[in-house]
Amino acid sequence: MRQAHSKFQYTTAIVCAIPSSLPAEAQRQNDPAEAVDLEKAVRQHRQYVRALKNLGLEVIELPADDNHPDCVFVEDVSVVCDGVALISRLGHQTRRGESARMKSTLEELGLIVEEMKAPAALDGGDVLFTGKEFLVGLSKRTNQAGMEALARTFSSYPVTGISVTSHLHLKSMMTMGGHDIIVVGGSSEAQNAWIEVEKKARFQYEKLLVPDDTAANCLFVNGTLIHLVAAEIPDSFEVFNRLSCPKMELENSELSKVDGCLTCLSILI
Ligand code: CIR
Repeated sequence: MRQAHSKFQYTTAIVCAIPSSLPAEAQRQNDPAEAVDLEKAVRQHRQYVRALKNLGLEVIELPADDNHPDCVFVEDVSVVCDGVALISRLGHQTRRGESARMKSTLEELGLIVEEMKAPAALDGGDVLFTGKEFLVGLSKRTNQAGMEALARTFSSYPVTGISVTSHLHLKSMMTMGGHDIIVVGGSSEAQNAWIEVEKKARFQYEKLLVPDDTAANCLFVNGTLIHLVAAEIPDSFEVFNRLSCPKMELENSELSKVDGCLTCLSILI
């Protein structure tokens, strides 16, 4: 594997194809939710993979695993930083079987692989790496022991817990939008989480406010900001339009119905 040399510069991505069991069986916050159009979801996922390839990444595509309806959301399964991968113990019982295959995939890539043990629980969607420190959502999926396990594995970085009350994950409300820039959603929950970040984080960041919380989940990859298309974030699109950095837009209407956002579809290395 080629090595990337700076934060947010990646050479490799791991993704997983969408299983046919997803529309009926994936976990979702709002039940019943709008039906997922599987074919459309697959098309949108292909575009996602193409975007990463266009940014110069080698994309490792794992086959869909029908026994694990949420397997496409690979971000939750492992946190990778500086050549070390922590296999998380996923917060939802039905997803724990996703870890074994990811462990061998990461080992084959030559990463140092560590594994989180009970009672720790953590979803990668709660882990916001700013390049300087980790902010970890304490949520329905991620507990204090999970955050402490992450802090032990990545001991050279500060690790700070942020309360996540109604959203699935911390990154359902905020993600990196550039070096030292955090894109934050406009809901009161997202704003409260941001206030906590401002109080507790060891470093300072610029806030880029977007009205829609779904817009706050972006991917900052190799200098390009990937965000959702205007149709999915009508009130926030203009905010991205005003940025001068290279940008790409992607559709994610289908997987968002089962709480999947852009970051959760890849592990970036
Ligand atoms: C779940 O509830 O676990 C999946 N349906 C969605 C996971 C989304 N993951 C993420 O945003 N990191």
